[in-house]
Amino acid sequence: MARHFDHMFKLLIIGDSGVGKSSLLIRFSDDTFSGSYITTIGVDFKIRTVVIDGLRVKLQIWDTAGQERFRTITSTYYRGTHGVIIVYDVTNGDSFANVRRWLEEIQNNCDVVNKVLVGNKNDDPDRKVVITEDAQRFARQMDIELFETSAKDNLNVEDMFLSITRQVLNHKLRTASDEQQKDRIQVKQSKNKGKTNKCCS
Ligand SMILES: Nc1nc2c(ncn2[C@@H]2O[C@H](COP(=O)(O)OP(=O)(O)OP(=O)(O)O)[C@@H](O)[C@H]2O)c(=O)[nH]1
Ligand SMILES: [Mg+2]
Repeated sequence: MARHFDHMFKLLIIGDSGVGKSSLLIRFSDDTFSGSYITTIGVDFKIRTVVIDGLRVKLQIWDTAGQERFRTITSTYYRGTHGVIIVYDVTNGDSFANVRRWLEEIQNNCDVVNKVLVGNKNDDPDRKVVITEDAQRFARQMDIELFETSAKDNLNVEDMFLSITRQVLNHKLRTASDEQQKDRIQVKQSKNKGKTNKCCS
């Protein structure tokens, strides 16, 4: 039986318009795909629970609008975000070039460290213009894990979402154990302090 983890993680999907952000989310949450394009206006979110290493984690995944004119009050999207998924389209070079801009936006809006870079629409070799090696090099430079996915063919989508979740989870567990360690050190110090004081007085 999976143990309940008492945190809900908020993930945010960002990237240029049309790269497949909504399609990735719908593939992950409902396991469906539609070839027709309905641009996202504002934001939308879906919930899915996953189990990682026996821990049940509830994910609240926010899908943002890529189109500039629908991107109002951006900073509120970022509030409380644990992990960010930055998506480009492997058949669209501009969307890859713009990843730098999206990374800057993250930096300006939150101090989230958990990120993944996603090259979506990786299902037609004839249309692919962003080659894996270039994307991999860039991802390494930026210290981000890269996933090439296809929401259409259901390639790597689950792995990508699980990877960012694991990253957030590990970060949380590390922070929690650091806090515990700090508490322990403080208790020890205050105990020692008492002793020292007694000694010295
Ligand atoms: N071939 C292919 N097409 C895809 C894939 N993912 C999405 N698409 C198509 O690309 C178009 C845009 O997809 P969306 O998911 O709406 O893109 P978006 O990033 O949410 O766009 P905005 O909401 O405008 O920011 C749609 O026609 C999708 O069917 C994929 O993996 N492969
Ligand atoms: Mg969308």
